[in-house]
Amino acid sequence: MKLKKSKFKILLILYFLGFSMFTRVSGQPVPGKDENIPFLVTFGKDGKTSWGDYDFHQVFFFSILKDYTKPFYIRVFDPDCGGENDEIQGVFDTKTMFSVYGGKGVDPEVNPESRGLLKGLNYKSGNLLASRIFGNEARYDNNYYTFGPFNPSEGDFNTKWNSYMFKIVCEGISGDDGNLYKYFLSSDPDNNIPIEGANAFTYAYHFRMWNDFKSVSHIYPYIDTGTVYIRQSNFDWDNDGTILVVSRYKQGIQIPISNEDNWVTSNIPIEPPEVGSSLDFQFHKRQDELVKNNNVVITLENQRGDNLKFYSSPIGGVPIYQPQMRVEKVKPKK
Ligand SMILES: [Ca+2]
Ligand SMILES: [Ca+2]
Ligand SMILES: [Ca+2]
Repeated sequence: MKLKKSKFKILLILYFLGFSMFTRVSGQPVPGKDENIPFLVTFGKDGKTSWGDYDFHQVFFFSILKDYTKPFYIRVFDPDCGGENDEIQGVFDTKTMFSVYGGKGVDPEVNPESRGLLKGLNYKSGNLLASRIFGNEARYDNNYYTFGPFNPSEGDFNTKWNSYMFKIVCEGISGDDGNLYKYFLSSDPDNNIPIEGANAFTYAYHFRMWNDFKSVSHIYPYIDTGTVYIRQSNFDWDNDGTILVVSRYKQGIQIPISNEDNWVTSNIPIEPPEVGSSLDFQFHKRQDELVKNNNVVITLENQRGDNLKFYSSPIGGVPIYQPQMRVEKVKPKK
C-alpha cells in the first residue's frame, strides 16, 4: 500500500512538472529569464563587423495565443545609444530605428524573407504598426520606451501555433556605436506584466556576453520533426572560451568557435530523443583572460537549409541531460 502511495506521488509530481513546463510563462523578457544574456546588440551601419555585428539589424518575433484578446505593448529597454549600457566608438553618433510590424507577410514560417537573415531580402514585410528613431537621448537611457497599444488581431495568424505573430526590427541606420537593448512583451504600458502563453523568437541571435568570468549564457533552439542534423554558424566569438551543446541526450559537446570578424560553421547530429525539444547552447567564457564587450551572432539551420528558431522561453523547458537515454540507445533489441 505504502509503495503504491509513493508511486502515485511520483506520478503526480511528474505530471505537474510536465504541465508547468508547457504552460510556464516567461517568454516575455527578451533575452529570456533562462538565457542569462545581459543585452541584445545592434551597431550603427558605419560600424566595423569586427565589433561583432555582421548586418547591423536584428529581427525578433512575438507570438500571442489567440485566446488573449486584450491590448498589449512592446517595451524597449535602453533604446537610445549613449550614456549607460551602450558601446561607444569615438563619440556617440548612432541612430537606431525600431519598427513594429503586424499583418500578412510577418509570419516567418509562411514568408522566409521575414526572418531577416539575408541582406536585400524584404525583412520589413507586413504592415508597419509603429516606428521610432532613437539617438543619444537621456530620457530613454537605462529606461523604457513603450510601443503600443496593439490589438492581438493586428498580427499575422499562424494556425500551427494558434497564435498571432508580430515582428520588431531594430536597425542601426547611421553611426558606428553599439546599441545595447532589451525587449519586454507586456499587457501594461508602464510595467512589465507577462502575457500568458506568449513567446518570442529569432533566427539570428545578436547578443552581448557578460563582462565576467563566471556568467554562462544560454540560447535554446527548438528541434522540429524531421531534423537529422543541424548546421551551426557563430560569428566573432573572439576566441572567448567554449560553446557547449547540451540536451536530454547530449551531456555537452564542444563546437568549433570563431575568433575575430569570422564565421565558423559545423554540423551537429540530432538523435530521435532530441526531436520535439530544445537544445541548450551554453556560452562559457575563457578563464585565463577576461574578454570584454564580446558581441556575437549565432544562426542554425537543419539538413534542408531551413533555419531554426531560438525561443526566449525554451519550448518544453530547459533541457536536462538524461543519461538513461544513452543506455537505452545502445541496448540490443530483443
Ligand atoms: Ca561613434
Ligand atoms: Ca541602448
Ligand atoms: Ca565579438
